[in-house]
Amino acid sequence: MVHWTGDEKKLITSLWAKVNVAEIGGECLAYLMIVYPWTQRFFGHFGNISNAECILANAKVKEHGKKVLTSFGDAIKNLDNIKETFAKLSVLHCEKLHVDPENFKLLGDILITRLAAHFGKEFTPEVQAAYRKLVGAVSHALGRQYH
Ligand code: HEG
Repeated sequence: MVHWTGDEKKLITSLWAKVNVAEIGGECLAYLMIVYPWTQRFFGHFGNISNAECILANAKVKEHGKKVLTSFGDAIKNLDNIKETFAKLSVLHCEKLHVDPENFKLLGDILITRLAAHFGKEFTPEVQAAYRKLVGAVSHALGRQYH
């Protein structure tokens, strides 16, 4: 189990309270698909994703990005219980969606870059360290049910 200091918990939750989940969620998924184009293969049924502009404007991408980041927020509500929180989603991503777990790490990296862009100086190295630890834990939890 990941251990969190009181400071880390405070840094994570106080930044998250200011995150616009719809906006940053949509951006994260769109950026993932643009920066790592092979991830587009999972979203072929989302309509027009033929170039960066279309991906950024795509309503389904925005909607799903919001869903993913809302779900990511469940990790923040359950920092001491991340594995169990994502147990079912791990099975879904493995058995039904066949998403390679490497992609969870890529999405985590993208989230860090978007938080840095939105929060600037407020995204201090200490906050970034806590968030890197968090995206690592979420990625590990989502990859746990793979076999
Ligand atoms: Mg996944 C569905 C969460 C990364 C591809 N993802 C979902 C759903 C949630 C979720 C909550 C809806 C589940 C349901 O309908 O019951 N995803 C989630 C998290 C993270 C993540 C928390 C990482 C932080 N997902 C992820 C990545 C990919 C991916 C990296 C692929 C590159 N997810 C994926 C696909 C679906 C979901 C293809 C089904 C989309 C659909 O057709 O509606």
